[in-house]
Amino acid sequence: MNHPDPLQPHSHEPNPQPPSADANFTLIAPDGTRHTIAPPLLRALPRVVVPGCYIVSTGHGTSGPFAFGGVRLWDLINHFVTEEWEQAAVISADGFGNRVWRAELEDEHKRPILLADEIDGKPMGRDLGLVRLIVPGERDDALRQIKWVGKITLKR
Ligand SMILES: Nc1nc2c(c(=O)[nH]1)N[C@H]1C(S)=C(S)[C@@H](COP(=O)(O)O)O[C@H]1N2
Ligand SMILES: [Mo]
Repeated sequence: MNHPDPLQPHSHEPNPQPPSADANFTLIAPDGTRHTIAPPLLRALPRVVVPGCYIVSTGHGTSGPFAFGGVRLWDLINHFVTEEWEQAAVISADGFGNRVWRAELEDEHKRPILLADEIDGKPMGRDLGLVRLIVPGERDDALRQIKWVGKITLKR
């Protein structure tokens, strides 16, 4: 289902159904410049693996621990954007969204927020959320674990 404003609080809809087969997404810089990012590009950037991640859902219980592999959101943004920005709106192709703050990504003491394309050492399929935002340590019923990222919009 599509939410009118994906960044407003919304109900838990653990949509199991990929909205499309296309795993490309768009990064939009604060000046409006658009960068299309296809999964092979993620494999060419510096990689991380974050073990011990849980998808905590009130609806259907907790799954994990998983080791998610991919690219730090911080590294992806810095690869394309040099302008100042403060927040990143991460919106899925099915209209689910979450806001990530620059300060969260800068914090080196936290496990990194990443764009995952691997799960437990295997390529992540579209069925499992490719490309999926993973916020390690999030316990708010998986509201930040955005599957099928479609658009990341940076704002000052
Ligand atoms: N794109 C997208 N991501 C989403 C959702 C969704 O409906 N669409 N639901 C969220 C919620 S509320 C839950 S509980 C989890 C479910 O994740 P799972 O399918 O890995 O169990 O995905 C989160 N990410
Ligand atoms: Mo959820």
